[in-house]
Amino acid sequence: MTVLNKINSPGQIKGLSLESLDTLCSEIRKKIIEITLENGGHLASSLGAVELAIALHYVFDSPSDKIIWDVGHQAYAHKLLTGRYEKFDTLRKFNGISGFPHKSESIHDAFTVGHSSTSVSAGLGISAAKCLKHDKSNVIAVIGDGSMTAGMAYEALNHAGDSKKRLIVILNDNEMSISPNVGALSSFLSRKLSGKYFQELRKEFGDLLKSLPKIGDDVYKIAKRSEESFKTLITPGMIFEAFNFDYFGPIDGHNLSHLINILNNIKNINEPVLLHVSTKKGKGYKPAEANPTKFHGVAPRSPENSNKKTFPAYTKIFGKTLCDMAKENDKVTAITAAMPEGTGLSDFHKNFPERFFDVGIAEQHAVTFAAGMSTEGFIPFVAIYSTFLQRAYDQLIHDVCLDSHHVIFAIDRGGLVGEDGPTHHGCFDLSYLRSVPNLVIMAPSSGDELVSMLKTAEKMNGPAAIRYPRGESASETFISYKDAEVLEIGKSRLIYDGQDIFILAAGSMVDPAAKACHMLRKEGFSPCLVDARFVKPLDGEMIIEKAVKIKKLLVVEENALKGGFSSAVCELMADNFVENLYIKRIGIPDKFAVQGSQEELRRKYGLDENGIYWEALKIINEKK
Ligand SMILES: Cc1ncc(C[n+]2csc(CCOP(=O)(O)OP(=O)(O)O)c2C)c(N)n1
Repeated sequence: MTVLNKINSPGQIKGLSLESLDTLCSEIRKKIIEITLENGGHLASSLGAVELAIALHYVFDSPSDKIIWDVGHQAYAHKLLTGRYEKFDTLRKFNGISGFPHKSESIHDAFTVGHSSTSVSAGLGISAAKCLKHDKSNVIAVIGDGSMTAGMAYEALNHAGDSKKRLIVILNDNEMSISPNVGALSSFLSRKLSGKYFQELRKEFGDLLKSLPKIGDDVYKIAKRSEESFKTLITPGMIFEAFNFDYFGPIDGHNLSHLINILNNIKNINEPVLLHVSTKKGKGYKPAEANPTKFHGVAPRSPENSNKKTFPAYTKIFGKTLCDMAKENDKVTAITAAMPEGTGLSDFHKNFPERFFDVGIAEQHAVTFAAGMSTEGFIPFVAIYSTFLQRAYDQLIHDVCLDSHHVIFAIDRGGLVGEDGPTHHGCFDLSYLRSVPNLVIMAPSSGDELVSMLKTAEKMNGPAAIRYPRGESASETFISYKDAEVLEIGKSRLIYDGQDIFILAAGSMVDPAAKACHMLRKEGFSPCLVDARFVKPLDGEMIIEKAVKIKKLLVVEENALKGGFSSAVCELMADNFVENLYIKRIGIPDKFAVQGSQEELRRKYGLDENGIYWEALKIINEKK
């Protein structure tokens, strides 16, 4: 490194020549590739935004000017330019720097992010506040074309265009979301007719239309019709101009001098501006350029000589089971909000293209769309990460559960997800779902259980949520859809009977709890272990019977302790006047869980077999 290792703050790049800036680009790319392939992370998106990050820091003055990165997965170059070069090898690691901008990490991270499509709203809020303070500094929101598919972005554009506040929105358009971008807007944006000839033609045509008399007039009608045929000549900017934004572009987002020039030109415009920038996802790393979806997010390098046996992931089991189910039942459909790979729906997409719906990054729409579809007798499976379902909470309550529609939520990444950290942990779903009437909530403890729960949800009537963790299931094989049993709603599963302690676990915590019981049994103790299976309705009969008999209860869940599964158990005990009972709960405390590998995090929160074992032993010994 000749340039990058000397940069401690973004101000230092301002004096660099264009040649040095080019060197800086290469060095940043090299560093991003090296560290991301090792630690895992968002490789392709960050590679695509290197020139953009340099140009922004070259032209603007962070931290007084605020740069807000949407999602934040493209901000590694920004991190390297803002004093995190030395720590960059700790990216996404336990106690390391975050994979996303985080306000507490740097004064240059203007807004904490991880979920998409928040940048324009946050930017406009900052801009409005600056206005109140008579502060003339700039606010820049950098948003991808994928993130531009979310309703929230349009709510913000709509407000921004109306408020006429100073705001620069940079649309980083690489024609990709995680998968190829979807939707009408995406095809509209790809009409990149930015040449001078077309710009002039468009203006002339617009002026002509304006000068014509309105409806009813033949000339106007003819012109209108020819407008239809001219549609291919309409530039992507028109949609943003309709929102009162001054539109510039599209320009080449890898041409640094061009980027710097245009940013210098627009920085003093006193109203909303949108700069459309074309970039290549994965730029500078051939494998990522060729397959940006695969390199959108890469896993950490596995330790050498690791011959650990791997079991099928829950995501894969879900995808396979849904395909098998769809073969038997032509009413089964699958819906994703821009996450077909992540949620395991790629095969479903291939095999049942007509029953597969990728709605873009639009979780709210996905849920209400599913509700609509269910009113016509279909059985939609909304495959969604726990953390992103948070966005569609009102739709889940108001549009699905109120009328008890048969919509099934296949909630992936429930619990601690690992290196993505606090913006992505699925620690709240059991709490936010439990209070919603009509909703049945299941948590599988193994691949077989997931298959049975999917089949149970298909066969029942009304809304159901099945929440499972990121990563591998607990066994090598899993049962086929055909052979899976349909579960009795609200019935738990007794794994060990015993009298020293009653351990009640849900979902991902059943396997480590069983291992802890195994350790206790080896030492001569007799633990009772129940797999709750249903977080709602709870199996009151079994749980109360065991609690009354054993009197020492340990409840384990990979969810926030506030309002989650163990809270439900406490409510059950209170509502049934169970007396002389000692209850201890293990779960995620009332703090946002940090980043690290799942293994490290489960250990930290006492959610692995050792944590459960020691807690159980303490209770057995203390409460003799
Ligand atoms: C609310 C929400 N839903 C889904 C995601 C998962 N996600 C992360 S990045 C991404 C694609 C974003 O596409 P784009 O904004 O075009 O950026 P690119 O990756 O192409 O650079 C998605 C779907 C998210 N972060 N937030």
